[in-house]
Amino acid sequence: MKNFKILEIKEGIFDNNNKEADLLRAELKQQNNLLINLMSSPGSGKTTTLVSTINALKDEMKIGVMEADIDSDVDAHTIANTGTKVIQLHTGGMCHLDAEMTKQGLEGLGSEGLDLTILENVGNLVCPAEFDTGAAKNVMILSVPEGDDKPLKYPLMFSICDVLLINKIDAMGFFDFDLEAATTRVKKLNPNIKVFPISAKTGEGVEAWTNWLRGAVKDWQES
Ligand SMILES: Nc1nc2c(ncn2[C@@H]2O[C@H](COP(=O)(O)OP(=O)(O)O)[C@@H](O)[C@H]2O)c(=O)[nH]1
Ligand SMILES: [Mg+2]
Repeated sequence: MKNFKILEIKEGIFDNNNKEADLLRAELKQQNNLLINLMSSPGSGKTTTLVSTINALKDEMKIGVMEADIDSDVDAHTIANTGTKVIQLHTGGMCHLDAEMTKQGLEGLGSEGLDLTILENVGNLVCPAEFDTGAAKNVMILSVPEGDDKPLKYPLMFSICDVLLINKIDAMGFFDFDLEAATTRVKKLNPNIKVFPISAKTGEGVEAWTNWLRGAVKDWQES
């Protein structure tokens, strides 16, 4: 039996998504709920990173997850197995979420009382970068097998993120990924971005990332 809902979300009818996103952010601030928009290409490790993040933080804060996908509910099953509140959102073919779709997701999830909500956005390095979801922070994952040249190819995505997780560092020996070159390229586009090399699979580096996230929740709730 499924212990999560599946919700078909509809694209916003508003012509000013940025305004809707600002309104949603203000509402979430009132509720002390930090919303993270997690983006990456398919397969770079969003769901695996979510599981290790949840396991590190679930005993100290209330966490909710929104899994967005064009179709399927495999990711929501994985998250539900951690015991975390989760909803699967279907985007009706859309390759991104706007603020209105995110709001529908939060209502479907029942986000009252949560300290941290993470949206796993649709796997794609292009469209999600163009739409403000209303999240307080944008986080992206670049995985080692994708190559260190991706900041050159998808500059907008790297420019709008507060955090870059470089995942699958356990596989570094099999690829010619240059961590220093990737970091230099990203910092040139976005000098303030925080970069955390991690392996969601072995747990290496995950503590530095979850420490950052714990601090972000505290800042959001206390400022
Ligand atoms: N070697 C290795 N594999 C990983 C790591 N993180 C995720 N994977 C694998 O990469 C594949 C895609 O991961 P998933 O979390 O589903 O990616 P998503 O599509 O971005 O949500 C799965 O086979 C994971 O087991 C990692 O840190 N190291
Ligand atoms: Mg996933």
